[in-house]
Order: sequence, then structure tokens, then C-alpha cells
Amino acid sequence: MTSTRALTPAATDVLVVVDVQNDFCPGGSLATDDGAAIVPTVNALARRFDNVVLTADWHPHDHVSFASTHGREPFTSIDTPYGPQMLWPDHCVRGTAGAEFHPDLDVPHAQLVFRKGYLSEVDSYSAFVMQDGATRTGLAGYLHERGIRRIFAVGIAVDYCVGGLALDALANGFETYVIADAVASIDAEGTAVQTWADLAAAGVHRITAADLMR
Ligand code: VGL
Ligand code: ZN
Repeated sequence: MTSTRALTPAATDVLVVVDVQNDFCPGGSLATDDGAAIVPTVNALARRFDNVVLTADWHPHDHVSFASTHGREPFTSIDTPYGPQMLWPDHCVRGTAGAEFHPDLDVPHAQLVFRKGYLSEVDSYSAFVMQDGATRTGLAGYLHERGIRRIFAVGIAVDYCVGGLALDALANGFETYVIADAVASIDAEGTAVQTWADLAAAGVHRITAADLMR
């Protein structure tokens, strides 16, 4: 764990801005408390990086992760061929206002907008590998081909898509940092604390925005 090291973004670094979309912000269908509050910090951080990737949760209306698809209550779980799947309120349905980026997100130099969760039958928290643990998205190939060595992750939600991305980033050979004051959590069942412990145990660096701003 790193907390006070000053870091300077290099050409081999990328900032990945995870799922800063309306449905994950206050007023959205799967809102986090801090989803909108982190946006100014995300914008400021992004200006420090030459390489920025935005990810977007992008589901069909009949997605496997929607409670409505199964006639069940949100925040319960079902068994799928790939294991347990948490059921959520409908969110980030492709092409809807809820799936758009937060209007204050201001990263015009982002080089890639990377959609995930677009298959009906399998969810994708991590932007690298879907929840079946096998279906790869191509993101690791893109980043390796770009010569990226370190990934800095911000966005929503640290206990699902940011955390999943960070663990898979490590597994794909990237040195990985999560910027703690530029993430929001869903934390429906105390998952945020567990996620931070899992990230630390795996070797993901936890830093703050100030570590990149000096
Ligand atoms: C997310 C739950 C469901 C996320 C996406 O972006 O963290 N969480 N879909
Ligand atoms: Zn989703």
C-alpha cells in the first residue's frame, strides 16, 4: 500500500475512469452517495494524464443482472451458469439517459470509450474479463499494444467495477493504483471495506488525488 508517494503521470500510464454514468449518481437508479461528488476530482486528475480511457456500463434491457429480468427483488442473488449473480435495479440500459456520462464529466482528451456488460447472458464488472471469468473484452490487448505499464483507476463503484478492474489489471501485468478520494461505492452490504482489503492483499496501491497533483 502506498499513501504518500508523489507520482508523476508518464506516457506509459493511463487513467481509467470507470462508469461515471448518471444511473450511478444521485438521482440515478443505482445511485452511489458520492458518484457526482467525485467528478471535479476526476476531471482534475484526467488533466494530468495524456492517456485516459472512459468505461461505460452498457446493458441490454433484458440483462441477466436486472432483477426485473427474473421477476425478483433487487439486491438479491440468483445462480447462473457462471455462478451467483447479484440482481440490481435496471441501470445503464444502452441508449438511455441513465447510461450517459455525468454531464459534468469533462475529459475531452479521453482516447477510448470502452463499453462493457453488453451481452444479455453475462455481466461484466471488470472491463477486462466478464463475470464468467473467461470471456475477455480486449482491453488488456489494447493497453499493452499502447505500451501502457501502469493503470490508475477512479470512478464508480469501487466495490464492483473499479475493484474488479484493478484486480484484473494486476493479473494482466499492470502496476495498479486506485485513487481513494476519486471513487464512489455502492456498499449495499458492507462490500467497500472488504474490497479495499482484497485490493491491498493483492498488491494494488491505494493513493489519493493529492499524490498525483503535486
Ligand atoms: C456496477 C453494479 C452493477 C459498477 C455496474 O459500475 O460498479 N455495479 N453494474
Ligand atoms: Zn451493471
